[in-house]
Amino acid sequence: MTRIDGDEYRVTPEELERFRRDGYVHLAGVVSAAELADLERVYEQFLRREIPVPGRDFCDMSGAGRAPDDFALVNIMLPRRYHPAWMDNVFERRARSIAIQLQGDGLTLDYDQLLAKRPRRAEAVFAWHQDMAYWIETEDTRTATVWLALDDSTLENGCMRFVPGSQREPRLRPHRPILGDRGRHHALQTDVDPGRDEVRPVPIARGDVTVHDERVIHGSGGNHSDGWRRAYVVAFRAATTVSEERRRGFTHSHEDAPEVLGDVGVEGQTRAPPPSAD
Ligand SMILES: O=C(O)CCC(=O)C(=O)O
Repeated sequence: MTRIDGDEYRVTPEELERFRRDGYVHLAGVVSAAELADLERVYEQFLRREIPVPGRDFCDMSGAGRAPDDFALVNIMLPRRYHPAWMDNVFERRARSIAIQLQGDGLTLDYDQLLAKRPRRAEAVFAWHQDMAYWIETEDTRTATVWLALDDSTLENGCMRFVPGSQREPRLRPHRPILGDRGRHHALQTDVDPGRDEVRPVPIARGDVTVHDERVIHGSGGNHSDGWRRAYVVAFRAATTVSEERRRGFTHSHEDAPEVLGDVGVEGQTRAPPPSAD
């Protein structure tokens, strides 16, 4: 089957079923080698800081890095805000078609993000979390977060790992800031019990994506390889939710005012899911 037709990527019924069952799905061959080369040029400009990204929108999500040149897990928030020429690029367009097939109509791009693990950095760990724990409450929580591998993403370099089915738990698990204080560091973590929770690492090839929803528990391990592990993420959410977020001053920038975050990510936060549409 030809998967790609211009801006469209065709998701099979089996893949849709897996997304619903597991909270995530792996889709192969979403962006071609030639298309990746164009994206990669800009990506590298971001990593070399030739495209300026202010304040905490250039940070280390592992909490381990001391200075930008030393960041273990480089996180660049909202690259399309800082490089508007990237808006509507081929990855965004194809990711949009995937998001609509997985989560239905009425979605719009909410935010984008680059996540690059420096070579040989065991501490480049993205802590276990549910994305909803980072976000303000809104009525329609539907989300498709499309995570594109710019390098083969492997067990060795810290590929994504998921707790399949955890999106169906009745409440979010409690989250806490990784460095104890949200003012000090943005990242949150929750607990995964390897004895009780199934942990499924998902190695994928360059040009493939994983797509996950807003409630599945996920994270990633350190980079033990000699190369970078680079990912480009775009998240699509309900247009009504995105309007509500912006109205309340929530833009997914780490520079958003602390009061906008309200009770997001505080210890013991265990919001229930919205009522099922079924
Ligand atoms: O890139 C990673 O390791 C984690 C990404 C992630 O948590 C996300 O895209 O929601």
